[in-house]
Amino acid sequence: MNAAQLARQFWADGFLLIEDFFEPALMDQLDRLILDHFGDDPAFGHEREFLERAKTEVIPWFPQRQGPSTFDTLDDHAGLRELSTAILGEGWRNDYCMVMFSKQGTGGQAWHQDCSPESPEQFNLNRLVYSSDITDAIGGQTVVVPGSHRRGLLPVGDPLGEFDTQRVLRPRRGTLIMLHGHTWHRVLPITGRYRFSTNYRAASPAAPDQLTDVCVYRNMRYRFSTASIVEERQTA
Ligand SMILES: O=C(O)CCC(=O)C(=O)O
Ligand SMILES: [Fe+2]
Repeated sequence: MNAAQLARQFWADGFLLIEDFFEPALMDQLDRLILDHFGDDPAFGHEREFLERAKTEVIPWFPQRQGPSTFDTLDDHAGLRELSTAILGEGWRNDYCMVMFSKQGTGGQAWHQDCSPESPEQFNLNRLVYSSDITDAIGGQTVVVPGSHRRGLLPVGDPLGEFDTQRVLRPRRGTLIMLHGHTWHRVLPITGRYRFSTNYRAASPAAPDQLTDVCVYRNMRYRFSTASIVEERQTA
């Protein structure tokens, strides 16, 4: 791995996709733990208002809150740490690990920025681990707008509309996606079976705590800790 070159690519595009980054056996272990946790038909955890307004149908799980497990091995993954340091510089920190599960027939995630883009130095880094293939038959592909981490605020508009320059990513088992929190991104509807990703969120040295508490959508800003809309966004 040439971490310096990959970091340059990350900073040019606002994201990075690397296939076969993680060992298959480790991915199979993670996959099993996640499926055992969610079972066949998990209930939504978010408020109804969020699910409807954010057009985002995910069930989050923070596995490390339940004690030591295989999830911890990824925190110490040498390649992941090296690449994180190349991108963020010394002094970055682990934020939290979150699995996001979406059931069959649900809408995925609308366009968003994980945190407000007003300050370019203050951002989260999503380190997304895919423990099974995301194919066109399943849906749930991750979509990004390359370079949008430098374009400021996600424009007001259709939460599910298309951008001319959007790129559809199809991660497979063992793929790592590094995604800047200001990059405009979404997840397509899940047409086949469930889909999920495991996100080892990290924060830039300048990022304050709780940075990702407020998420930017095309129609609102939403604060998760209070489950409330903190700004309605609409075209004049
Ligand atoms: O699951 C994905 O592919 C993207 C998830 C996402 O938007 C995030 O973790 O912030
Ligand atoms: Fe996101």
